[in-house]
Amino acid sequence: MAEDRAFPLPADILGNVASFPDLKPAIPEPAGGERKRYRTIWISDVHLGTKGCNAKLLIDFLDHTDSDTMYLVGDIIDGWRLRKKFYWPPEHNDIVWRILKRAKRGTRIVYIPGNHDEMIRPFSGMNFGGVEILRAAYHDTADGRRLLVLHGDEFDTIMLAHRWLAFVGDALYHVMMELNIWVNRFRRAFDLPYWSLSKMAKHKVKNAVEFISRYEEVVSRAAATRGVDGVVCGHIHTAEIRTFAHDGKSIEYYNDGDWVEGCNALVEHFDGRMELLHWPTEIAKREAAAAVEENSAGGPTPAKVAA
Ligand SMILES: [Mn+2]
Repeated sequence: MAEDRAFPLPADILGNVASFPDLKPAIPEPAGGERKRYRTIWISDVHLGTKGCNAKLLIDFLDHTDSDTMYLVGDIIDGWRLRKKFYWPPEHNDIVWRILKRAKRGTRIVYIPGNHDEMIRPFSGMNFGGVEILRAAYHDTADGRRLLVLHGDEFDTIMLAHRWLAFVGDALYHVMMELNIWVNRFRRAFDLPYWSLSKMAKHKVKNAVEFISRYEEVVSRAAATRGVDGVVCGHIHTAEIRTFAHDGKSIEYYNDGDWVEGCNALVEHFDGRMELLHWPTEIAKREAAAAVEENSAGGPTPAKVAA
């Protein structure tokens, strides 16, 4: 049954734009919550429509931040997976709702579809409820640098031989470690010697590290030939800020990570300074600060008096 279900884009999901803001989110926005403001936010590889998407963490991120411009750098919706098995919990609608709400509040939203949401690419140049769809974009930072923004699957043909290795480093590695325990439990039951899956996995991980490094090299070199100062991409689910030198020119490579494993966002502060956020760490910081505030509410703490 689920197999037969037609892919719901754009009629159903983008159709929500028409009924917005009558829709109500399943998880309401916190009332009067303070938002950290940035000049620009980049997120990618959200993979809405899959169980892997950390929707609740992303909702928390969207509820605690704001920006003049927000780039959705591809693989926001996982059309490949949705086509196979329809999976769309209320939190995934909440993310669409929050992004549309941002656009309505005045944030410029630029959506650059990736390979998993390539079905949106034909809509490049169009605007849905304040969301501009573009194939790639140039972003000018506050400190006068020009960055090329693209998803990054454009380099898959070059990387073809190593493509699948990108994901071995995280997800598959953990699956293999888990599997290793079960395999050896089984082998022990049949008096077979211990067999190490981890030895093979470690070899693959080394290849994954090489793959990532090569990918960053290839993407930054492509940016250099376009005469920009840097590049922002996603695609390989590996957040990074790295400086490359190509033909004597310095090129900044920014990868905004993903919301499956890393839960990262790339942000530009109002002075042009760039920062990678790891949202679980940001939540921990926020909760620690709230705990301190709660403690000091009863009276001044020695630390506060000293300050
Ligand atoms: Mn991708």
